[in-house]
Amino acid sequence: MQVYKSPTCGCCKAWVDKMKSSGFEVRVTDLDETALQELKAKRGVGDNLQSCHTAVVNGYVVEGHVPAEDIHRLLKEKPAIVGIAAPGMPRGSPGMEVPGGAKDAYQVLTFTRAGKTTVFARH
Ligand SMILES: [Cu+2]
Repeated sequence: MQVYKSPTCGCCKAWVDKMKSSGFEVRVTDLDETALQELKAKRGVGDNLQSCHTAVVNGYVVEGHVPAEDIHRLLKEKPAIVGIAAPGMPRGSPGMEVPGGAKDAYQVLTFTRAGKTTVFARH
């Protein structure tokens, strides 16, 4: 897995650590905000899908704080999509744990080149 992130974002680093402990081999590249936005645009990550970091794994884009279980499922099912995204920064998602354990309900969405989204998982 290749992860692109801002050098200053702590929650991205926390997510990377989760991926490592879930068995992914992770390479991290720090990008400035402009380069990161360009990468998201190039990879088809629309404004409505964006989070802080963007990962690429086996050709799929994984945007934001997506749980490892969803990525394992994605790689197993191999759907014809560009990738999956957990838009924004939901509290309680991997890497976004908060003191006291508060948790937002959030969805992981699939997306296509044409910008079509469907719900992949609910958390
Ligand atoms: Cu982050």
